[in-house]
Amino acid sequence: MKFITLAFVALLATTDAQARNPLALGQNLRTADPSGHVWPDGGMWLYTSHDEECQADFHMKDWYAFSSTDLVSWTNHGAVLSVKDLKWADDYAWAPDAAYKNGKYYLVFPAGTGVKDRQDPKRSTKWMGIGIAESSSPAGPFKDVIGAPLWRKPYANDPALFIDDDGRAYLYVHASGADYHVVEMADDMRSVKGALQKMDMGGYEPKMEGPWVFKRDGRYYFTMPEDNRTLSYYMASSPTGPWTYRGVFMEPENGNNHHSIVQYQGRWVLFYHRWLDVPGAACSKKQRHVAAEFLHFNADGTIRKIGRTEEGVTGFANGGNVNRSPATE
Ligand code: FUB
Repeated sequence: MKFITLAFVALLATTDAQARNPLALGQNLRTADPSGHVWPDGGMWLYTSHDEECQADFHMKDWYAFSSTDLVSWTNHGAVLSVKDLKWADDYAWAPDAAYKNGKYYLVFPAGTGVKDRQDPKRSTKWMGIGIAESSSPAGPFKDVIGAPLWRKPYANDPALFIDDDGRAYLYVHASGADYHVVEMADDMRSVKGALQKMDMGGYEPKMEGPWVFKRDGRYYFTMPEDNRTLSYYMASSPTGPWTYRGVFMEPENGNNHHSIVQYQGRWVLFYHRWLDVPGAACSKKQRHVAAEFLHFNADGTIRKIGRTEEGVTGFANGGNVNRSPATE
């Protein structure tokens, strides 16, 4: 146990090319809910939520951006949007996503107000909605030009934006009574086209949050933390389904998980977060840290199950791939 503790201190103290999992995003910085994107500058960009030290009930205030070209050394661009910048929310800066369209960068984010009453849920005043902010730079700052959430009802969080090859943008969310729904964004990305539409999930709809959608070799993938922590997925031939459940690709560890999947320079990468002890921190609880692994696909497009590694994507720059198996690509 003592050895593990010392090893973890060493990992957090490492900030250069020796960095492993969790990613070296900044000392004493708690990050979660990573959304990975490759932008026209050729860099790998990560948008994350930002945990307050020892926070309770996920009271979170801002979103961060990071960039890298080797997945090991990361530039911290700081907070790119804060709930202080919003007219309609003052809390719950939860899992964001980002997109590039019309020559602009978009940060789609959940935020809210009120408090959750755990003793008497009927007295809860907590509400969350989805906003979208714009910037001419991937490093922000992002501006909430609409000045309002995309809708008031249903209560929603964990947005994921997928832009298909034809330029159409689809928004997926975790929402009250509207999980496994999708809505298309207007071309200017400032409103949604109509109501959320229920997707056909092939009859399997477990409790979930944090959806993510990507396309590979003409196939669409809808991935999610099932039960908030087990990463599993569906496949389809369209971004709106019908979807076929294909199983689990990462087992749960010790808390919620939130992920994104992106191809960078020919390699598929899973970004996710882990709940880890932070020796020496004022907080004795496990806290969240963003990590990454290589992801592999079988010839039929199914995703191979992976574990959490210490090496993560450290070998990216020299072509190393600690998770590679002969049967995968
Ligand atoms: O970070 C706050 C919430 O925890 C996210 O929105 C969920 O996906 C979970 O990771």
